[in-house]
Amino acid sequence: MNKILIANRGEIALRIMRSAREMGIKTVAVFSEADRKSLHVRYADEAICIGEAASSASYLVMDKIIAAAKQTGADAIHPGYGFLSENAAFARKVTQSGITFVGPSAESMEVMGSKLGAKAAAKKFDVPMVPGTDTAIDKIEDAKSIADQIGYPVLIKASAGGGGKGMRLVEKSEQFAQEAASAMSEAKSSFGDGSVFIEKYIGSPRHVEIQVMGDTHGNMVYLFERECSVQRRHQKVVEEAPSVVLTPAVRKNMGECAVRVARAAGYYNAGTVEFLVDEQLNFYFLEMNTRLQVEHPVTEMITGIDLVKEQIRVARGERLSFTQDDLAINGHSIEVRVYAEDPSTNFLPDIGNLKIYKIPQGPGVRVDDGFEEGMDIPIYYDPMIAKLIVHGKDREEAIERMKRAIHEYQIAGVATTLPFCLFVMNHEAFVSGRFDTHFVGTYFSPEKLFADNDDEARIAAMLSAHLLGAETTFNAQTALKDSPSAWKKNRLE
Ligand code: MV4
Repeated sequence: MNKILIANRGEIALRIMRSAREMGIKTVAVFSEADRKSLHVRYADEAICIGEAASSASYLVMDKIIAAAKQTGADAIHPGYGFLSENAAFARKVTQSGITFVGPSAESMEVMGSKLGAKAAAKKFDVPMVPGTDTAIDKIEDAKSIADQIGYPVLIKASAGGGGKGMRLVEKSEQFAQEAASAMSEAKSSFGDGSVFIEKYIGSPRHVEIQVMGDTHGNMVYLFERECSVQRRHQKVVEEAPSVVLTPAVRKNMGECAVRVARAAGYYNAGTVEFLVDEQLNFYFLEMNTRLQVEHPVTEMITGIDLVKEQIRVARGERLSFTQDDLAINGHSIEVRVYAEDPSTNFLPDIGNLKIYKIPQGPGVRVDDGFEEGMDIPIYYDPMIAKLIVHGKDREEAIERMKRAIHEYQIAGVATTLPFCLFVMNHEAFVSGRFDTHFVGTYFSPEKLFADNDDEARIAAMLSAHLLGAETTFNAQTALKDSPSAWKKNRLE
């Protein structure tokens, strides 16, 4: 492998290029008109424009990407996450064009792309599953009698869904038939596949996922878990490794289950097996993600493994560079996602110009981003500015380090989710580890961001607005948007 094309943009494109560069592999960026000045374009050895700003005209157009690879002589394509990363047709086209796809086989993606297909594959290998139907519901009356046996509440899920899309909670037997019918028609219209299945509803679950990695020689290992329970509308906000709740025995058991799920799909390369964990530490297989995930850095921090390098080695046909016994958890890592969204307006995107952008530094801090001061955040894509990742000797140090890093992070010009991330780091439920997927809904409201430091926020907002030559009228949004952090106020004093 001499030259790799990264079929993505932003922080993940840069992340992949960094590993390629360390391995002596040349890189090719592709970019849309909106990304002409992006860092990933400048970082790459070569860059090719593949179309208009809209993803549907650029980052999602398979033929343009493959043509760019041919034009530049790239012999491999890494898809990153999002866009075409879990598209089996793309993986197949790449391979059929004689180019190495850095990821699993198209067949594995197809199996795991269907939730029912994934469950069917996993079931044969002794992987615990939430009680429910393991085939698509076609007769509502039959499904209702199964739901009645399981006991309510139950969840109706779309097989082609994911990330919470197409889920229905049914509280009572009387509501089942109607909800099932509407879930099926919604699944049909949203995903083009009307199959749905039912599961017992787990009321207070944690979302724990296992990173797996396999090669094409039959080796498969797990790189422990990531706890991702702090989510907002199925969007992860905080991820950490390891999970505070897992015991070594449960960790090993889950890890080995994840490896069996992956083997069931003939899997190779990096993948993630998602589980729900209940209050008694029972765990249940949910689905498998067949890509490198946004939150992969926390796994890298605790294992010392460069997952992208390993993906490239596996794609070159090499054996994994480590065995299960080589792997151990070192310390604790937390990641927060920094979005250009305003926590005081229910997280409306607040795209615009990064008037001030200074990243935190110092021991145990890693920032994966794709922006520089003065850049505009384009409206066309996901509004994530950066991932802020810390590593500490234990969870307590990691939390203190994250608070310190958030304090150092200076962003002005757009509102960000940093104040919200700080709220999480300071929250008793997060600090104690007693939280589940309901954390945000249960504890967060925008007023919480101002509860303790209203005066400080007001002063900081007015001073920074003054610095930026903006209007000095105070409102909550200005406070979040134009006050990078309290340090600036202190400096002025
Ligand atoms: C569940 C569940 C409770 N019980 N399944 C949401 C996304 C999809 N991957 C699965 N999801 C859930 N499935 C049963 N049987 C609760 C959720 C869920 C959830 C899961 C992980 C992280 C955040 C969540 C937020 C709401 C619901």
